[in-house]
Amino acid sequence: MAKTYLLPLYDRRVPTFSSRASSFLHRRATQRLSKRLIILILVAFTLCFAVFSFLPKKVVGIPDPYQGETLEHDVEDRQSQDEMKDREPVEPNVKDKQSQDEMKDREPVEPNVKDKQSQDEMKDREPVEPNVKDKQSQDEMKDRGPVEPNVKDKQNEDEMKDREPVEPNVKDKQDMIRDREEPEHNVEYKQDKIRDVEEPEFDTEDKRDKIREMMMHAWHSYKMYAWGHNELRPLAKRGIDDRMFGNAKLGVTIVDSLGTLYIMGLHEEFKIGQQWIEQNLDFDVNADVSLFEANIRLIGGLLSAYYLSGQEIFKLKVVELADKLLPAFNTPTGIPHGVVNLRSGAHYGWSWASGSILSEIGTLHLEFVHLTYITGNPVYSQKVMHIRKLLAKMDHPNGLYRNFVDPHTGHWGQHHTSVGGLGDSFYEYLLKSWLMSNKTDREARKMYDDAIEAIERNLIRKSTGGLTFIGDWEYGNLKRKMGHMSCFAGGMFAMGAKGSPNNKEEHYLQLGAEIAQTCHESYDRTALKLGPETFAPDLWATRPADSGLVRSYILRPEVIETYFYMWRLTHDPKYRQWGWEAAQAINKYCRVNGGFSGLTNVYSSNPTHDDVQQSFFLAETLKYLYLLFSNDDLLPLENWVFNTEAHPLPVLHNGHSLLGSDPIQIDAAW
Ligand code: DMJ
Repeated sequence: MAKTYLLPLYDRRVPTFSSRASSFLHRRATQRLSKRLIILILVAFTLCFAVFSFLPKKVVGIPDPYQGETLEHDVEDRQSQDEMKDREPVEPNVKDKQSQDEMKDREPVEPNVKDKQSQDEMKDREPVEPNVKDKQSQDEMKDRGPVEPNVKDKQNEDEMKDREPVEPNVKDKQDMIRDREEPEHNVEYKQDKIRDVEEPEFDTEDKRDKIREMMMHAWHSYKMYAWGHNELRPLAKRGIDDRMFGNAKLGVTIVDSLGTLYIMGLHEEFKIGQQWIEQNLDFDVNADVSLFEANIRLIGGLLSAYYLSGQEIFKLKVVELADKLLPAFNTPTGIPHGVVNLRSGAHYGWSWASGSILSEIGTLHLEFVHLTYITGNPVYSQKVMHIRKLLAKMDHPNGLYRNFVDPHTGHWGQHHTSVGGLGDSFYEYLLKSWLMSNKTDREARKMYDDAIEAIERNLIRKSTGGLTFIGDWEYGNLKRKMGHMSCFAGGMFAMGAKGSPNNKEEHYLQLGAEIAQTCHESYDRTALKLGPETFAPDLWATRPADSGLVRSYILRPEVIETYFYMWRLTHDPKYRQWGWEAAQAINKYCRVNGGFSGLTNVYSSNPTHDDVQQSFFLAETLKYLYLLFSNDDLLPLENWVFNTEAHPLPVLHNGHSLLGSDPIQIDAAW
């Protein structure tokens, strides 16, 4: 016998009135009755509606997506209303590349700076020696002062030239992965309900092969349709050179891809990229570029290619570009402007921003320290150390750094703090500066610890369903929604766990796992199994695709990046499983004949494409996926630090980097 179910009201079938089915009198009586009934219903409905409208939302039980504990005004939009108002039409496209149109006509992106080492520390330091094998004993290490970026590169030029390319050492022995049950939707998350389910073998070699094949599809498509341009439009099958790089043709995808090609063992392709750089990459162009984007993608990409392959051309090119970026620092405070002209050195800030952007001025440190390291020229590290000093000395109301700093006065701009766009990689680089200095840069560590403690206190909350998320702080109010870009913080918290003060190692590892969980949910709750640009966990049971949220997925890496770090730090197989789910979804929905494209709405089962293959897809998303399925000794975290564009840079082991007489041996992946 069929079971009867009580349907919820909105699903009930109301029988329709049929005049033919009854006598006239009966019909009249029924009609009279019906009229009264209808009037009664209308009156009752109006009364209910009036009462409902006058009650505060909380009483009615409607979660307010974006507003926080103290919020008084309605927010709506993803980026604060104020921010939006303040913007002038020109958007340098900083960190947040949100709307599709914005994305297509991108303007410069975001910087972030950092540096922090004090002059005294610098004085005490012994010169770091670049490129040498790290054979240094622990004691020696302890005795030394902080690592010194600006040391003479004593590396033997010939050694560098002769070096054979580092090969990604892949062999993975982690084969068994447990499958998980299908996550439940619209249900409060139950942590790790899945653990004991037995699963099929998880063949990591197959996974790597597939990711490498995806890389080849992206790279070949770019080669075929957009070679030399910055990025590819995979549907239009042509190149794009947008405003982030002053519309100049700088082969950004080539430079961004080098490290990924290298670690995947695609050395022929790497050489083709190298050849283009040798013969065509010209920085003497009249182009206004984003300091931040030029740094993370081009400086980071060239430095990393140099360290991985030892090819001198990358060193020549990176120094050429770095010198063209230096004029951006010529401001009254030394806090750089966001945009600089590569030929004239003219520089200015984003017209829409209330000052230089924290994530932009705070995301130069790793690269600039390495520039000093390979050239022996202290100027690069001095510039970033100076920024760090200024930021450290500023007032930090509630312990928070704000997203904007005026480069003329050195005062904070708008009272906004974010771990997503505009703030993110500033915090990331504090931690990574410490790691890259072989944990000797204690100033950076302290700034990181203090900032993270304040962020946890002010910006991190539980959703109504019990999921941990990071909101955006604006003038004392918290917007209860999270951006895809903030998802990188899961990996950051976990990476920073070791070395955190007050025995909080477990706590930060757990916090990282919780953010990873929330970000995984943001993927799992969509039709396409890819996460939106912004989401509000409070709304997941009712309005996950609310109109105040941005529904696109633009091939961003942050969630996969967090899976990668969580995997390396915990070896919990669920992170590989989640990474594989994301890889499959990307391959299924973002792959088109001419490459990979972002999606405009992850909640619609009919994917529509934004027609941009972002260079960070090749630099970051595919690299983190590949590393997720590789052994830990392919770019081990003790020896390498990834810049915010996932370009690996060696840890400076007090005078001895990884490079040296014995090149790093990475077995070819295949
Ligand atoms: C990348 O360019 C970098 O990861 C940056 O730090 C933030 N945004 C993009 C990817 O989403």
